[in-house]
Amino acid sequence: MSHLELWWIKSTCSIFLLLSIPGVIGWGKEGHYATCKIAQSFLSEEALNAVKELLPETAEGDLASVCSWPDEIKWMHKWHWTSELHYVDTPDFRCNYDYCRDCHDSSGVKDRCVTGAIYNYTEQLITGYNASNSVVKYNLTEALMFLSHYIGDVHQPLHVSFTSDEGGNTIIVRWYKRKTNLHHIWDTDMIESAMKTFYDKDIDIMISAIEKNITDRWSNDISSWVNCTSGEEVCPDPWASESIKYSCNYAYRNATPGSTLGDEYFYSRLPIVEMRLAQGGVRLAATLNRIFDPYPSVSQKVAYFGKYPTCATHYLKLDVSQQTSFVN
Ligand SMILES: *[C@@H]1O[C@H](CO)[C@@H](O)[C@H](O)[C@H]1NC(C)=O
Ligand SMILES: *[C@@H]1O[C@H](CO)[C@@H](O)[C@H](O)[C@H]1NC(C)=O
Ligand SMILES: *[C@@H]1O[C@H](CO)[C@@H](O)[C@H](O)[C@H]1NC(C)=O
Ligand SMILES: *[C@@H]1O[C@H](CO)[C@@H](O)[C@H](O)[C@H]1NC(C)=O
Ligand SMILES: CC(=O)N[C@H]1CO[C@H](CO)[C@@H](O)[C@@H]1O
Repeated sequence: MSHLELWWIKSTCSIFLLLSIPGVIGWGKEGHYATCKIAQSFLSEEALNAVKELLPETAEGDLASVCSWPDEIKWMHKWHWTSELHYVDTPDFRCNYDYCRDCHDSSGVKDRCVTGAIYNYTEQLITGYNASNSVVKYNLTEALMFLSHYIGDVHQPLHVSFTSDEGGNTIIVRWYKRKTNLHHIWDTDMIESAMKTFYDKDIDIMISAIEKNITDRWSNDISSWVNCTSGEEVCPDPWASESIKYSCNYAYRNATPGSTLGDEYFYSRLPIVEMRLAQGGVRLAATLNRIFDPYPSVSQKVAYFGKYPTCATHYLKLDVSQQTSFVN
């Protein structure tokens, strides 16, 4: 190996170390890995084939291995605009979410938030997959990785929460003895504590336990988890509304700045974390199954898309009408 290669490996490793410093990231690495692992186990044959075709080669057919990619790139100049697509801020203490009111970035650009991004990348996959190259405007490998990541994020309650505390990022608390912030507790600390306490520090054992509950305990709930009211491929708005409710009823509750959160908080909130990982996984699978299902046809799928929040449809409609080959 040449010096140059060694240098490259070293600097790449240190970049990755830097990138793994906790900050304003979605579910941590483990949470995203879990969501995507669960999703992959519920994919239809059609969807699994499509996903494998779209994944980068380095993923070796494993969606979970690239599920944190949007967190790794968002610091880069080229991708910096995507860093606001991981969450949606709602007005303080209102405990509700409204796409038209809330989905914009910090400079007010509409549709730039986690739910807007879920619509965007779903639409790209529906219209682009199987289309001829001249019609495909976007990189569908990236669309798949973004969609998989953001469906995870919208299920992390504090990714749909108050504006002034930045989703709990500015609420400094202790997690047992260690100083951290509330957002980080929900992204990472609770999952890590659960792994240590119950799952032999092994995320795969935790995932199996969640999957077992999906097939046993929650089996009667699955149909209500995955349905979208009008048969749309994806419905991130009700998912975001659930998250802000969990933020108010569980995440913020008793977590005042300066407090120490320990057993009582952990044992009462962990079931929410586990259920949100399960729902994120099952809904990601359902979404991909619908996107890659050859029936209904692409034009019928695109027609469903027109039913999305009226304020959101302006760019979706524009996008679709430009792709004349899909409008009949
Ligand atoms: C949709 O995704 C494309 C490709 O990443 C991006 O260029 C575009 O700005 C996105 N639109 C919104 C509203 O996020
Ligand atoms: C699509 O995106 C992936 C990930 O960024 C990249 O590795 C690949 O080269 C891109 N493909 C094209 C055709 O640009
Ligand atoms: C699975 O469900 C049981 C209750 O039936 C619960 O005690 C356990 O914590 C759940 N585990 C996970 C990983 O969801
Ligand atoms: C895409 O094309 C393949 C090969 O023709 C076909 O098997 C598959 O069903 C198509 N998928 C969609 C979503 O149309
Ligand atoms: C997201 C969504 O529309 N969920 C609905 C699925 O179906 C159940 C039962 O019919 C409804 O209660 C949910 O609102």
